[in-house]
Amino acid sequence: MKKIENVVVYGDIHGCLDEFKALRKKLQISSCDKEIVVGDFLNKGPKSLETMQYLIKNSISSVMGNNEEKILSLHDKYKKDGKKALKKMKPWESLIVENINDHELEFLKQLPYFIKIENLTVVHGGIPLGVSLSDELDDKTKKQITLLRYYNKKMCPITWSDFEGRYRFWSEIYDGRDGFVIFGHHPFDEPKRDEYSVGIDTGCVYGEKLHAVKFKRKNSGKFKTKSYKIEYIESKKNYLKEYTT
Ligand SMILES: [Mn+2]
Repeated sequence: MKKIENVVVYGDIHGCLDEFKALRKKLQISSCDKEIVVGDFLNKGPKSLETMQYLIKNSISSVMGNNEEKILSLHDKYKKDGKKALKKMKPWESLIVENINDHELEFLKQLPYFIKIENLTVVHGGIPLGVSLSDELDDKTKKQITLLRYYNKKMCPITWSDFEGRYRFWSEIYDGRDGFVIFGHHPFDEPKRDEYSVGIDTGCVYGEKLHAVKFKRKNSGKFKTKSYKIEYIESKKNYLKEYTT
């Protein structure tokens, strides 16, 4: 295997496999590139299982996203309650749950909550205040890592339901203790660039864009984080709209 010269990280794919393939082509991916996905590569969009198969086939890594976790928990319900459980799911969820095979389930179960390479760290949502990443994360911290967006005035992470109370986005006060972080989960119009992080979910499944960032390795072995390449593909359409209209 060739030495890793670049790390390429992709935003939330949500089954938008055509856009993902086009983005890899645009980046002229080679065997010197280590490719990582920020999680949420499935659900909501058109080609969830095909995207997962494609990641496995091309040895592309991913961290765990809240949508991978959701599919695992829905699959548990399906195993327990059978067809009855399917009726309570969104149409795009039941399609995955009914058709996923054991090999794919194993792939989902083994996804890590973070991937660190030298001075780069990939997570799905963010790194909460007071948390430093280690291999022994409790379940509550794992959940926070996949779901983190904003803090309220008391600097507690907020959920979607109390979104009105949002005060600061987590990455604006992140101090770099776990290196330079690349994350997804919260869709921005353009990549959100802060001193020690970049957020690259730009809502491909909602008809917006799929982004990637590419980091070059320095002679020291670490990756350049002051300057990095940003590339994107326009989404073909708002895929979720197909289900709601
Ligand atoms: Mn997410």
